[in-house]
Amino acid sequence: MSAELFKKMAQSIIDGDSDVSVELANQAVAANIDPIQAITEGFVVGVNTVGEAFANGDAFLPELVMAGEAMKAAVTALEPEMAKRGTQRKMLGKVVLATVEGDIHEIGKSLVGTMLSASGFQVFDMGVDVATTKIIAKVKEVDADIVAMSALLTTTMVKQKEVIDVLDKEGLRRKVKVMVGGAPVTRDWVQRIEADGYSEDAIGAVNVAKQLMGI
Ligand code: B1M
Repeated sequence: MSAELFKKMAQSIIDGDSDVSVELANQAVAANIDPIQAITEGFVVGVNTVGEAFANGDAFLPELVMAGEAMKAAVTALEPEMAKRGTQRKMLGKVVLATVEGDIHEIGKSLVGTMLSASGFQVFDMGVDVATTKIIAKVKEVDADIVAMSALLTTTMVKQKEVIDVLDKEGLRRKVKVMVGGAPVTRDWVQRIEADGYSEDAIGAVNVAKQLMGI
């Protein structure tokens, strides 16, 4: 039953059909399917298929854009359910979240934000393509505990390091923990830039954030 639904979810992303992806997301909620499972076993399978086809030259930018839109619409439809399932009520810490400068990929970043909020963190989601100076200003403004940065391009990963360097220069590095993620981010990169935490996915990101807060 769910397997069939997950297949349709993947196909809706491959087709770039937002109406269908939202309808399937709503069906999953009605059937009491875990929204994270719907995302990882359904929609993400589709977006990865399109991503691979794009990398191999078998799909073009408009297909990538439409797949992204359909994926975003589905995740947005699932967000209230994800928030509802988060049980923790105590505020665990303040997180400034952004996709780094030059990078407009937002789906994974937003998913991480939703999961952190649902788990009890106060999340200041600055959106995508956020300049280092703006991230630093927000950290100071809200007295953040954690800076969480997403990068989906090998060319923008360097901005994660830039933010760490500026935090260091401004004397904030000891006070503010840094966690990074995004498809091209590896453990080797995390060590090189001396970030405090890394996770491959949104669920793992919550565990990492809790560890960084000593919870
Ligand atoms: Co782009 N794109 N894209 N794209 N795109 C990739 C990333 C790419 C791998 C595709 C490919 O070639 N196979 C490739 C990057 C190659 C590289 O540098 N290594 C690529 C490219 C090249 C580009 C453009 C340059 C294409 C062009 O214009 N010629 C362009 C760049 C624009 C820019 O940013 N300046 C571009 C544009 C786009 C769209 C706008 C069309 C669209 C994004 C739409 C949107 O976000 N609103 C898009 C999409 C959809 C993709 C793919 C297909 C899917 C990304 C996605 O949403 N995945 C992607 C290929 C792929 O990854 N399979 C691709 C689903 C999402 C749930 O996963 O974002 O990985 P992800 O997030 C995960 C984890 O990574 C992790 O948790 C999330 C949930 O599990 N995570 C964190 C993420 N952030 C985290 C932070 C954390 C912890 C965990 O802590 C802080």
